[in-house]
Amino acid sequence: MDYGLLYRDMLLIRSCEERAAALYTEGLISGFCHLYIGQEAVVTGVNHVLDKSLNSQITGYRDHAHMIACGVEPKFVLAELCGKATGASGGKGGSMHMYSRENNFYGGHGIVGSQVSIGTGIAFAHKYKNDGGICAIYFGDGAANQGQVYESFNMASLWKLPAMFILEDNKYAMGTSVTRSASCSDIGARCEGFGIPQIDVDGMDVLDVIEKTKQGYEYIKNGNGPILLHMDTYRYRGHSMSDPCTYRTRSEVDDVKKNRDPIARLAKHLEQNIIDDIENEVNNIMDDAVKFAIDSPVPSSDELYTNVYDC
Ligand SMILES: Cc1ncc(C[n+]2csc(CCOP(=O)(O)OP(=O)(O)O)c2C)c(N)n1
Ligand SMILES: [Mg+2]
Repeated sequence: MDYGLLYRDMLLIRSCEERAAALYTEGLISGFCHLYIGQEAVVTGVNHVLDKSLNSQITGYRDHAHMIACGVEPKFVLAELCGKATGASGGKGGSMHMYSRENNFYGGHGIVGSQVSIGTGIAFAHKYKNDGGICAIYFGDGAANQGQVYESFNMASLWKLPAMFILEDNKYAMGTSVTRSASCSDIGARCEGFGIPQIDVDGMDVLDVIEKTKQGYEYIKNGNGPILLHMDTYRYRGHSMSDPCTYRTRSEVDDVKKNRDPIARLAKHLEQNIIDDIENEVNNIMDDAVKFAIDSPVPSSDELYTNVYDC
């Protein structure tokens, strides 16, 4: 296992999110901006296992990390956030609508839960085309209360679709905690009513994510149909940039940062000189990315009429 590479990948995601927060504060990013800080082990671990040329992925609006994890350079993420023509979606998608067709990443969706249905459709396409791929479908604990998620579970299980449902249970949906919104404490267990097994994962430990993702992948590849990976994870920042986080205590957040932080936990496996080298490399990448985003032009006015439906 290349711990250095895993450390680098998680640090790159966190640094990009921290730079995004700074650009937002400077007024260079506007609109919605949902940061992934704290959850880095999930997407890093999953992408360490799945071959992007074969398999596809889809998520909701908290998608910057998924872009980077699937292979997109952070500069295209930051440029998109700044609304620049060089951004991943030409500066017209913003935080919630980033895609990378070449890496089989299908976005970036603002309608909570919709990615589960779309992802199930992509899993159907993999099976229909018999191309050997699976679809990794990320969704949150809040999305888990949407009806279309269960319609998707039913079809995916009935048709034995190659779908890896990845529940990123970060305990909150905007300001509502799971304990206030879910009728049963184990929200992942709902999949079992559809004949879909659940695997519990420490989503703050990239090594556990890798091990459990491999198990889930094997299960799907053996033709058993879908599986659900229940990631126990946590977001450090507010839901979006405008969230003052009054619904949880500072000590709750500090406790997770101190005892479960995915980057600090992996650092224990690395020599300090390796960590220093990686930090320098990531800092340089992010300095260049910020410069690229700031210096890039905004889209031309002609772009108002491209990539839109003409009804
Ligand atoms: C259908 C729909 N209902 C409500 C919203 C408003 N909304 C945006 S994010 C969100 C919370 C979702 O939480 P969760 O699924 O846990 O994801 P997280 O933000 O924790 O990553 C809600 C209710 C929406 N975008 N779409
Ligand atoms: Mg949540």
